[in-house]
Amino acid sequence: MSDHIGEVAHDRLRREQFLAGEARAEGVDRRLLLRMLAATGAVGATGAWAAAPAAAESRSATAAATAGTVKPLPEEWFTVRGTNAETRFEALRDTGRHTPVERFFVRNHTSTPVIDKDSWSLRVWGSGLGRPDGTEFSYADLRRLPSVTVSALVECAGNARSYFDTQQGRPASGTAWTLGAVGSARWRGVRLADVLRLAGVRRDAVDVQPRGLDADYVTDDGANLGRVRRPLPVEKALDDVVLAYEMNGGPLPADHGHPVRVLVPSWVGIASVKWVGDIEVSAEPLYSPWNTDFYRLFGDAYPPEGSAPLTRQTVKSAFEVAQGQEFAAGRTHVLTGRSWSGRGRVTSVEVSTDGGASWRPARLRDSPRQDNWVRWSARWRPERAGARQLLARATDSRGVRQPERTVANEQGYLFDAVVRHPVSVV
Ligand SMILES: Nc1nc2c(c(=O)[nH]1)N[C@H]1C(S)=C(S)[C@@H](COP(=O)(O)O)O[C@H]1N2
Ligand SMILES: [Mo]
Repeated sequence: MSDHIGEVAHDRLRREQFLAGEARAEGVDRRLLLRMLAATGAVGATGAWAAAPAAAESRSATAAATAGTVKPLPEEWFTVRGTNAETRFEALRDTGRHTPVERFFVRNHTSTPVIDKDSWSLRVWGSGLGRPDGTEFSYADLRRLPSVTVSALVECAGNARSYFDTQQGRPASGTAWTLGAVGSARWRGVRLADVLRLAGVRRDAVDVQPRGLDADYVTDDGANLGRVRRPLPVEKALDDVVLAYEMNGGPLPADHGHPVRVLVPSWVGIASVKWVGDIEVSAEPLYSPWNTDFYRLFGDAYPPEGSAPLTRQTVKSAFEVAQGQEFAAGRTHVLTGRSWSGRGRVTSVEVSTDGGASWRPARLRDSPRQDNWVRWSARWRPERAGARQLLARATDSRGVRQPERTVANEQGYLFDAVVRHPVSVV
């Protein structure tokens, strides 16, 4: 929550600095930026445009003809959605708290680049450094720095987006994920704070923008938005962000950002930039399409310029059960699942097997932890054959319980309502 308030204030500062000609916005939709600027209350915002580079950078796209991952995507573990692969929750039934890398979901704007760690380097540069020319870190340089290990989820902001359509009747644009655009891993790497300090981050730095080495992202309308990049407020970058080179005890796999990715625990997945090649540390606020056009909430319930850029994920629950799975009547079954929240620990989970008429507590099988999910189970003995809906709802340590509906937003981010999971009793 405090993160969110921080981003609201930071966003206002960014806009004011933009108006004063002190910010840069590359590849950002002009109309949207004008709306955002108008929301500061300033008149004549167009004047600021003269100072801003208007067009997206247009590096030549090097995307492969067919989008793809390096790892295989067997049907029993994944649902392929365009350039992305969603984990099937039933494939996590026999796994521990951490998701095996082979079964971890993949969200690629283009396709996985294959990068050699020994010729890779990370350039940290920008006006927010004592040495604006910047500093290069090789892979070996990073491995020599003190390491940290964190256990955390990566979850796409659009996870569960399809339920805006199927449960709430308001389709949203974007990949129609069910609940499987989330995974848990043990990440090892160096603190971004340590790297920024070595690079000489100054007190007047405001934004830190990691950028991926994957190909330029070209929208369906043909607009080239450049390489995936999204600024983080410097306060966040100096807090709990990790430059990760290991996942679950092995080298970071190609599809998850080899050799090094950013890991921002509990924040929207887009913050965790994969295949990071450079990090701009800026004394001026930065805008990219990923903190303006995307990853804000737009719609009836939100201001015309959208909400502040998204930060933490919401609370969700999922059964480790296939869609339409059959259960024998007159037998006792153990239903299992997982619940998580980006804003606190999950403290309790309730389950309903009668479509939401009655609820009973599930048994938590993990001790609740920040930045991770809890596994849970509940017994169920259905008596009569027929269609049923299984529901699970979690409450987190801030006292937030999953609602029945999520307020709609155009891009379908941050769904948090209780999901109705169809099964049949036979
Ligand atoms: N360079 C780069 N980083 C990226 C992306 C990308 O396409 N390119 N996708 C982002 C999004 S939207 C998500 S949800 C996470 C997904 O991480 P994963 O593929 O390791 O599961 O990576 C983020 N980092
Ligand atoms: Mo995402």
